[in-house]
Amino acid sequence: MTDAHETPDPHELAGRAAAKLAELTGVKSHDIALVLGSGWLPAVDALGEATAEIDTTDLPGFSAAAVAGHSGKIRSIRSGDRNLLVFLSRTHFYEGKGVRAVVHPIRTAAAAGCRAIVLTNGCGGLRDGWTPGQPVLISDHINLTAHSPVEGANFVDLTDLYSPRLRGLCREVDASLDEGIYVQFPGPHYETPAEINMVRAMGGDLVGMSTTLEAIAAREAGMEVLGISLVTNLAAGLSGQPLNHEEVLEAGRSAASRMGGLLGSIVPGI
Ligand code: 8IG
Repeated sequence: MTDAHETPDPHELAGRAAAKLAELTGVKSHDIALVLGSGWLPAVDALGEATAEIDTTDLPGFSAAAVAGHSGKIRSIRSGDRNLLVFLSRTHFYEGKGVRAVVHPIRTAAAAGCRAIVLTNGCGGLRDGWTPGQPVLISDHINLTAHSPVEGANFVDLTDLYSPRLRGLCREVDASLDEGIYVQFPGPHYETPAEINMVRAMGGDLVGMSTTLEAIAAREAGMEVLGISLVTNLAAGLSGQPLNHEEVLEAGRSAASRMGGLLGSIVPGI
């Protein structure tokens, strides 16, 4: 930066965050990033021992976490011969901090050396037969935020955004995994039943408030992307019950060992 009063370039800011991350964790370069969504925290212990844990706010460009069940921490985990960079929380679009803040962890991970990223989330499920606690691979997405993390005339290709290779790897580990199309709403309110009917009509299977902007930023940065949703509730109007955040946390607890096992098994192949 030449002028201290200028808004920092987001890629330059991510570079500074990555340098600080290397300093604080003592790990020069990371290989694979993981972003944990609602309900995924209990699964992370299966990945291996943390070699370092830092507060996101110790790094340039990060702000404090805002959601119960999310913690504003970053863990460095040694898993086999890989260094994993695990974000235990994310910044959501609905926090109103802007898209740059939403994708700053992704750009930091890329600047820290990560060539692949696993984006997880908790979401509502639309398909008959899906039940809370079920992981589903994201095959594609529909971004209803009307925003992009890409700045300037950079026409990033999103064909096969969610890596067929990594999805295949997951299905080798667990052949029963379904795939679905993830639809990101801005939130923070859940959908109306009428909006869920719209999602069905447009071909969506999963509804949530995260992931698509991060996946686009990851692709822009040249990373291979794997997206896994944990269906924590049936989408609005499908269960006859109102939606609440406690069922999200409970779905995570009940599915933790399956998801932890899945994450642990795929890391060597990524
Ligand atoms: I967890 O049903 C979770 N997050 N938009 N809709 C949306 N986001 C969610 C939902 C849901 N469940």
